Amino acid sequence: MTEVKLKIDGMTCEGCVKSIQKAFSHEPKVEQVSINLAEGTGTFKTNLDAATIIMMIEDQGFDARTI
Ligand code: 9UX
Repeated sequence: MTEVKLKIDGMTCEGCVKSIQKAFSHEPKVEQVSINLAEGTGTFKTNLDAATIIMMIEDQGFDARTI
């Protein structure tokens, strides 16, 4: 497991946070998701690479990039 930290743009309420968390809830290669709404960041404890995490976030309608 490594820690992937991303800047996530477009989150405006707790519902946005939930939709991102839900996208990872059935992904066993993502062990922990920590989203900071105020900061617009997300930290993922995962075996997936950053590009895959970014794609999964962008599928939910947000922009993400490595910090
Ligand atoms: Mo809140 Mo996010 O109503 O797309 S869920 S803004």
